[in-house]
Amino acid sequence: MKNKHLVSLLTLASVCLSAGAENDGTNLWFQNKANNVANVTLKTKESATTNIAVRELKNAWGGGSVTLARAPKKGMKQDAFTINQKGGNVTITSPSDAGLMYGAYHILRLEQTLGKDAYRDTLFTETPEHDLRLLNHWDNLNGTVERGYAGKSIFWGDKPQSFINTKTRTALTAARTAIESYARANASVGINGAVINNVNASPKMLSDSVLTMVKAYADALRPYNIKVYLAVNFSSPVVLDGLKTADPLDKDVQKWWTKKAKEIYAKIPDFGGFLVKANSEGQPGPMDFGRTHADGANMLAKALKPFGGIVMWRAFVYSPSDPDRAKQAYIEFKDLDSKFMDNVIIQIKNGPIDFQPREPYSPLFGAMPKTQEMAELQITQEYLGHSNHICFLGTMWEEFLNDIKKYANYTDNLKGYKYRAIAGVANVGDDANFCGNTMAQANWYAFGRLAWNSNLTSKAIAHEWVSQNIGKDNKACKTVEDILLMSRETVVDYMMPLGFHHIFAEGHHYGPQPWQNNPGQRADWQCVYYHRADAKGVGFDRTVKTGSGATAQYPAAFGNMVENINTCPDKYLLWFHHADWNHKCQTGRTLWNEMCYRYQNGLNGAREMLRKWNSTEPYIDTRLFNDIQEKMHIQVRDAEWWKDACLNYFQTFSHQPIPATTEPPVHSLNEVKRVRLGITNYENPSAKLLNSRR
Ligand code: BDP
Repeated sequence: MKNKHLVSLLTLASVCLSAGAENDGTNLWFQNKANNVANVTLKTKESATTNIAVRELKNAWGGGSVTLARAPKKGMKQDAFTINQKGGNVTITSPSDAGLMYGAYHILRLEQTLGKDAYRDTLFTETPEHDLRLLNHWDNLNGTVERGYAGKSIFWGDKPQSFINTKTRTALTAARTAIESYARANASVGINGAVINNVNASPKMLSDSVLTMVKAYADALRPYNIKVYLAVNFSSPVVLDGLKTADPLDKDVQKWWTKKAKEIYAKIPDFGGFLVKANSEGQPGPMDFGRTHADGANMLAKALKPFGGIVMWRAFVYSPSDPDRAKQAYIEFKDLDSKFMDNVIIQIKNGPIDFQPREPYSPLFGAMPKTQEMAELQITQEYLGHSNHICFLGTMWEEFLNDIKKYANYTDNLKGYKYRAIAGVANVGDDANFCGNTMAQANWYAFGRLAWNSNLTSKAIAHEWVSQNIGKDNKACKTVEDILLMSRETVVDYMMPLGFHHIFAEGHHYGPQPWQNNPGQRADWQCVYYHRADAKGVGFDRTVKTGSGATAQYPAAFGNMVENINTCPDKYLLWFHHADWNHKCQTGRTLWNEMCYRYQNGLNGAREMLRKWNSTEPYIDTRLFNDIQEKMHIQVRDAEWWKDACLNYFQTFSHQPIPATTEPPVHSLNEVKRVRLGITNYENPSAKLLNSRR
């Protein structure tokens, strides 16, 4: 049987294994244990990494004997592995210890997803599509996490002290245990790198004392084949060592970075490299000195190159080169194509604005054929209800990846790169369940799986995750899969259907605030800038014919489709068009009626998710059931709030009645304007709701 058959089987099989009795999420997707001890043979030199593979198999492998052997095959990638199963005996071969570990996790996943007899006599090779599969942690040195909704940082704040102090003790502190579990979770889905601090980086990250701590984390993560990277502040030489400038063409600045790179590699020989947010949202960068992004990135790349390090330079920039924010990153970067060194990768958010519930793909993908590009996805739900709303992102990323394959030549471009990379902004914190709720773990899981193989369907991934987490009742498993698969579209419908974007409450980005319009502030930080509602219609005209011309940044196949209001898919309608209130949507309804329909549909979807979840109660671990049920109640409440806020507000422009098929609002416009939805503090808006049940 070939691998592709296995993948399709994953979607069909509905074997669900038993979960623990008190699933509080601590065990992540490692809920199952074997009843018998597996017979594991290691035919290579023992290492910390092979020890992990052997230990995991002994703990959880349910059938037959397993042999692990190193086999250098020509052309086989380091992390790749071959599985050969004959008559119940499995042999895993790989050119590296890491590949053996990935192979071990892979057969465990297959067994737990398909059942141990479901794949006999197989021979297949698994090769990761991206070589660098990274998490980006937006963690600050003081222990807070920017846009984190799962508690405090697992790396910083008070963690370093207890982490280092326990090194020699047998009893592990929570800090060390958390890092171990975190590393194991990453390894099990193939994630092999972590940027362990915020892109809004403190220069102190590069101080000697912090680097000592970074080394401790690198040492702890190494057995799991995870490399550590740092986000760096472009002004570090000035702030840390009093240099007069951070100009990338200044010799002293260059020397400073070269010396710093040497220092880092002396401590951490396999250090991964730097991630940089420059000249964006107030962060310093090369443009402060009249230089380009390429000048800045190349200076750092040169310092790292002798050690094999890379620079991931973010394209999340929006200086006002054009009145349309959606066009700005493309304008700033496109002409720099071919100017970057070969160890620089441009890291681009999936959409042109900022991780909205739905965005078209960023036109920068595929627009720089002589430059290495990588996608940045957001796993943490900054714009998707934080850790209160259940929203499975596999479907969202599938849509995005399919589009860049179809329109931006993604698969072929990737083949030509020296570094094939992808990053996800992590949703991990020090909450017992790591992610603020157990269902949100599915997003961490999905990111890893897609980074390994972007051709996996969200359906297959949801099935895998559910099989490893939820109780043994098949119908309940199917129900939870359905919830996951409908969740993202549901959230889009109750928050921002039809191409609406950035009508979030300012600051925390949790609830709606489409009326937001603060005088004297940047236009593109106001919600009214994005929706442009007036008596005639609503939406941002980005057409070439009458609008900002953003459609011209796309290849013709996509650009022409969205330029024409009649061929533009409804899901992008208000992203690309200022459509009349009476514009006929593809469903046959007028725009206003379609809006009412969508918001109602979103609310109905949230209720349906809750109803489905309730039906699983007899089959699901009580703790898990209660935790998620509580979240879903909040989600339904919020969906209603979103619907009422948006329909009441936009009705003041459309002057049309809410159709009978839509429930009349229960909250008035005054009320939704007066009350900020469920939020008490900016850093961790869901804290109050979470704390209330602790
Ligand atoms: C936005 C976040 C902000 C981040 C920024 C970024 O609101 O907190 O710093 O993106 O990606 O989504 O740099």
